[in-house]
Amino acid sequence: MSTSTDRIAQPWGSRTPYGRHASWPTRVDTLLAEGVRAEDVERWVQTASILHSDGDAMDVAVKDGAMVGVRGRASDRVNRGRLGPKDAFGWQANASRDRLTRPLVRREGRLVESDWETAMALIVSRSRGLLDDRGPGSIGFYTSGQLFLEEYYTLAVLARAGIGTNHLDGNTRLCTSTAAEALKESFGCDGQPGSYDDIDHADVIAMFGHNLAETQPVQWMRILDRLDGPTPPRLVCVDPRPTVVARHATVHLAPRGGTNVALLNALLHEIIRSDRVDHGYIEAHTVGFAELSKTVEPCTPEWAADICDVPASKIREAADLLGTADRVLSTVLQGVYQSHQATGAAVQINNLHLIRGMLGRPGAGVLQMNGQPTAQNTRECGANGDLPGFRNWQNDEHVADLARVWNVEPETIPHYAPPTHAMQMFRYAEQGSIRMLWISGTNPAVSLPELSRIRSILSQDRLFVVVQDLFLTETAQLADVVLPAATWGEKTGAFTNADRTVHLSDKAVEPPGEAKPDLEIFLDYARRMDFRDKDGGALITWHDPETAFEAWKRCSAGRPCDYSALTYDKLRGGSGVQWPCNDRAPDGTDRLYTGGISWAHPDTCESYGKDLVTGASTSVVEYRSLNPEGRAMIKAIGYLPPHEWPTDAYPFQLTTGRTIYHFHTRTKTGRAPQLNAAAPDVWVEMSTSDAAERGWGEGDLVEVTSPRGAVRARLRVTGIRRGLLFVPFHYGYWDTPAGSGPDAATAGRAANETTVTDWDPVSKQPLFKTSTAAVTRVAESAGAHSPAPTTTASAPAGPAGPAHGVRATRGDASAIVQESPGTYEGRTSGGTR
Ligand SMILES: Nc1nc2c(c(=O)[nH]1)N[C@H]1C(S)=C(S)[C@@H](COP(=O)(O)OP(=O)(O)OC[C@H]3O[C@@H](n4cnc5c(=O)[nH]c(N)nc54)[C@H](O)[C@@H]3O)O[C@H]1N2
Ligand SMILES: Nc1nc2c(c(=O)[nH]1)N[C@H]1C(S)=C(S)[C@@H](COP(=O)(O)OP(=O)(O)OC[C@H]3O[C@@H](n4cnc5c(=O)[nH]c(N)nc54)[C@H](O)[C@@H]3O)O[C@H]1N2
Ligand SMILES: [Mo]
Repeated sequence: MSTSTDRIAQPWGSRTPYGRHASWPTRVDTLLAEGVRAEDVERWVQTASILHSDGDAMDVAVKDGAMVGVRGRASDRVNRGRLGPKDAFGWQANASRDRLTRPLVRREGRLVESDWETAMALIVSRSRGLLDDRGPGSIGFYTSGQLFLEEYYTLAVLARAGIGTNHLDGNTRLCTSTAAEALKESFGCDGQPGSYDDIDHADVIAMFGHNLAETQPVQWMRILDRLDGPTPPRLVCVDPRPTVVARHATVHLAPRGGTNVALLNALLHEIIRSDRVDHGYIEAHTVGFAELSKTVEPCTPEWAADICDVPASKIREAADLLGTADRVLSTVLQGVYQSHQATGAAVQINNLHLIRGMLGRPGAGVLQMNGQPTAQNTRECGANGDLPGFRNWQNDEHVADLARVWNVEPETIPHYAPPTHAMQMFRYAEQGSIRMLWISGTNPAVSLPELSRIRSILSQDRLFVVVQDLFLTETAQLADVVLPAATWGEKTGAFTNADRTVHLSDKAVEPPGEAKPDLEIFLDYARRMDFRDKDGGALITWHDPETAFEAWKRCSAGRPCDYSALTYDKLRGGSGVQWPCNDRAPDGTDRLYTGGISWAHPDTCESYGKDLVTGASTSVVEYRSLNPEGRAMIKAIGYLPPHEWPTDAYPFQLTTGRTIYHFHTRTKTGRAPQLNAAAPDVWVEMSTSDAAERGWGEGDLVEVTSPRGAVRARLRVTGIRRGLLFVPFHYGYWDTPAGSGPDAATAGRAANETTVTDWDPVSKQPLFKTSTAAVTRVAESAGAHSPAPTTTASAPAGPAGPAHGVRATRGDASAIVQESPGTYEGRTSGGTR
């Protein structure tokens, strides 16, 4: 059956219901540019989406050397043909007329067009000068979660062994460093235990601080399809906003911001009190259960109800569901990772699975989610504050092994301290010890906290800033050299999604002008710097994506993220493949820890762990005595109140996040007409009771102020919890008259004008979710509406719900063709579809 649906108005499209333990039916979503018919397409080129961590596989349609559409890949395990709105419309940004096509260099204060020879020569002479005068610690690299595996690996080798700096991190620090840390704390090593297929088998799915419906819409389609089929799962949602997930949940807990640990400790208390634990599993595979039982003993639902402002009865209800489920799947994301006690809370979700023995079986899994499409690779390749292949920087044998792979002396690879995290790199730049910062594939002038500070750091004269991007972003405008990058669709490479599925993305079209793939830029820099191994040979021996992939395979061999049996050929034609993929598992591995815990042994683990309160590193001696046999570690933590708490001057909590239609700082989605029209400008969400008390309403112009700065936006009154404000962080300044920052005319538009320079002590992830704020009304609406979408968590409150008299936001050409084998006459559950 083939239907055509407006996928801006109906982001999740139509249903293909299925039952528990059945396999998810295919539905192939296709979007072709206006006027293009299927028979006009000359080639379909295989890739996967890079606008979230889902990894939706798709083919790009090419005609006359240009992209003209996309189609989901029916054969892929991740999406079985489906596309989310960003997947379907986002590719149009590649052809934007304002793409960077030539390098730019700063001359007399202004960025002017230049050429590659001049730009690279400038970077090389600055690098050489700094290495001579100040040493490798004066150079830092801040990269992305959106490049390809081959690019991160090359960058990691050139930074760690070529330059020899410890200052290499990704924006994944803002994104998934807590996921990685929580896995290291519990399992001794990074690596996603679960699989998306667990959605097919679970009878309870719990989403913690994760707006899956908007941020991984295709996996949400899968959950909706199960909800419409026989034996639907029950959902638990922990989120202070009335997300679409919350509207479908059996139990929705909407805690005060920053109180996740209190809530989780109460859930654990209830599960342990009612003895719904798997003693056999605990005995065989874990250490630390007694300590956890002691810590959560006083954490009754009544105790947590006070702290979290959630009824005790609801906490009990959730604990009952989680405690009695036959197979639980949990997912965790930014409402935990960017909130107070981030790692502590994420680890309690691992504990829930460990004490219930809910791991390594279909439907029983935990997904400590990633956010960015290729964040997994930033982590694996060691471009994210870890050594490549999940090697342990504190273990000399791991460092020696890496030195062997790179043919360098172990001392060449800095390992005197943990690799520097991004927030610390910006601090070093502020203080003047980092003098060159090379930023690739990220836009910190919009995405880091406390933007006035970030702008001032990046504008310093003494700091040499290189920005490698597709567009003249807010960050690029502050650079000394801007390098035009080719992106997805214009270059070939592999990347790995949140459930370890590796996809290959083939080049479909030529990049614009002189733009070059990031890999070529890094290789060119390495060649010009003449980096050598210990025998005087070239440090970097590869020259294109496939040879880089082969080099990475050698580095990953024998490690948890083993790619050794993967090849580009194997990744072409069919489905993506989950690592580890090696001689023992040539077709990949659906779940980790099916036969116990594999990587936590003191000799093999990636990390000896940290204190969950202070973040202090555990020593190898402590680790060996705590966990000599390499079991899973059940680590407890008591609740502590958030650092910022409402006061008379700043009476609200302020949280920030996403909408389904935009990606981050909108460099791509703001240039896709349908997506931009769906959410064209910033807004503020406030609860009905807070708005009623003030006599404010939809569309009023308000100003949200924190101790750091202010944002001006139109009000949307929603079912968000009382006392909490929400501002999406997508809106910066590139499409305002001011360009790179707020001015009198535009006022603040970026949420991060208000957020605080503070991070989780364990994962060093910034706390974007727990600031405080005041709000004042600047003007009444005078008939204006807020630009917030009505189909999502930002839907207006009120009996009419999502429609409520607010104009539907949609573009002109937002119809997507959906083809599915047939409809299934299942039960129809209520709620927004
Ligand atoms: N449409 C879209 N999808 C995306 C992205 C995008 O920009 N747009 N980005 C991708 C990336 S990089 C990421 S990291 C993911 C992020 O995906 P998510 O984590 O799902 O998205 P967020 O909106 O950042 O935050 C999720 C929820 O956390 C809730 N929250 C806030 N504070 C707290 C708290 O203290 N406790 C709890 N329990 N919840 C809280 C918010 O109300 C919000 O609904 O999305 C990925 N997918
Ligand atoms: N207040 C608040 N702040 C947040 C968050 C939040 O929830 N609230 N979330 C945080 C999270 S989870 C994340 S992931 C970050 C995201 O923050 P950023 O990484 O800064 O956001 P993006 O807009 O994705 O920036 C990516 C940049 O890379 C460019 N780019 C895209 N593809 C390529 C490529 O192939 N090569 C090169 N060289 N460049 C490319 C894009 O044009 C864009 O400028 O924001 C963080 N900041
Ligand atoms: Mo992210």
